[in-house]
Amino acid sequence: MKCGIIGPPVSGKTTLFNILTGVTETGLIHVKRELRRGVAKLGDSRLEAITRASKSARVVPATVEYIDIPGQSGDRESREPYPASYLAELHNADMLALVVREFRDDSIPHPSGSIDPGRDIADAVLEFIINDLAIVERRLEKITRLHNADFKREVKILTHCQEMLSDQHALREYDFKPDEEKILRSYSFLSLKPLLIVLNLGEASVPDAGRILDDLKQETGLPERKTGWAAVAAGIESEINALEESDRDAFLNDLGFSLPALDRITRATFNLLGLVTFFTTSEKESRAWSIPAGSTAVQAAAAIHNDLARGFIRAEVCRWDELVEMDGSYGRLKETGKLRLEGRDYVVADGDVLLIRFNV
Ligand SMILES: Nc1nc2c(ncn2[C@@H]2O[C@H](COP(=O)(O)OP(=O)(O)OP(=O)(O)O)[C@@H](O)[C@H]2O)c(=O)[nH]1
Ligand SMILES: [Mg+2]
Repeated sequence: MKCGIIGPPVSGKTTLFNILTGVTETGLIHVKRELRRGVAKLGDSRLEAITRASKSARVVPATVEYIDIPGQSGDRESREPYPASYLAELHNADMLALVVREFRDDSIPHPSGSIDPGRDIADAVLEFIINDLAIVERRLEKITRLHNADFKREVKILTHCQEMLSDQHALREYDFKPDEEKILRSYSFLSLKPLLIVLNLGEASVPDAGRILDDLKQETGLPERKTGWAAVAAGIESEINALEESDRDAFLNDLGFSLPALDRITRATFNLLGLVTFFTTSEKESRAWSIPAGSTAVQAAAAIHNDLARGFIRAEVCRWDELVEMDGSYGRLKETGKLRLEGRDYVVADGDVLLIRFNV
């Protein structure tokens, strides 16, 4: 899973990236102006319990890859906050996290001259629409000229996209059919990607985070489809992150958040993308996997390795807490009737532990 972090200059993108990917040496960070990639390891207390029960030698958490693209603050004269070279970096992202700024700090002026997260969101959303429209029109021009029957379907669907985009509607607003999605996927349209809006709050605003987000939803009028919302206070949260782990909770609670930023962003991401987690476990390794809700056992197998899907025989399934209760013993799970044998069409539930039997 890849997530592109975007937003206007000095909105706190890199600060958030550092929190999510666990970089804590704050002094170094802002000097670097190149694109950065990093991996967030998703904490999961269920995985920890499974690992202990199975006495696994290794634990592998689920991960999200984040791409942090520097804002264009060095290039403000061009008045082009999202140049094509910047947007091109986002094309292979599965989702976008748009970081907009609510915090006020006169020593860090906003390039647009004022703090206005609603405006920043509208600007970015429009920018993606314009970018997609240009792609659609270039492609339409090309394939319409070819008079080739194979392109009929594509012309039809791209014409539909062109109409939506021309009316300033993001493509994510429309419920495309799976086969249409498949055609559209190759274009990697930005306005089709799930969008998580991350509001970067000043410290004093955290207790009001819920209300401020609600107001912003109202103001921007963004449709709910494929759109999620989260609040952080990146500046202070990155300082909290640099503390000893045992001290962090108290500071976070004082600030007004009950969970660390990584957990909040992860939850918002799973909700937005409709993901669930399943586990695999052995003495060698316990591991968490994230897959789309509604995935079947054979699709879960494919997430692990194609061979497992190809030679799929059955899945042996239990709940994570049942496995922990039995101290990781499959023998006892079987004896107590807690181990289920499921076929390829079994719909995997969040928290399932899967053992895939296969033969290739
Ligand atoms: N007061 C305050 N300052 C913040 C907060 N988040 C980030 N900053 C500061 O704002 C400045 C810009 O933060 P970055 O994280 O580098 O912002 P960015 O969006 O990555 O900036 P560019 O990559 O240049 O576009 C830094 O000096 C941060 O320390 C915040 O929540 N509150
Ligand atoms: Mg940055």
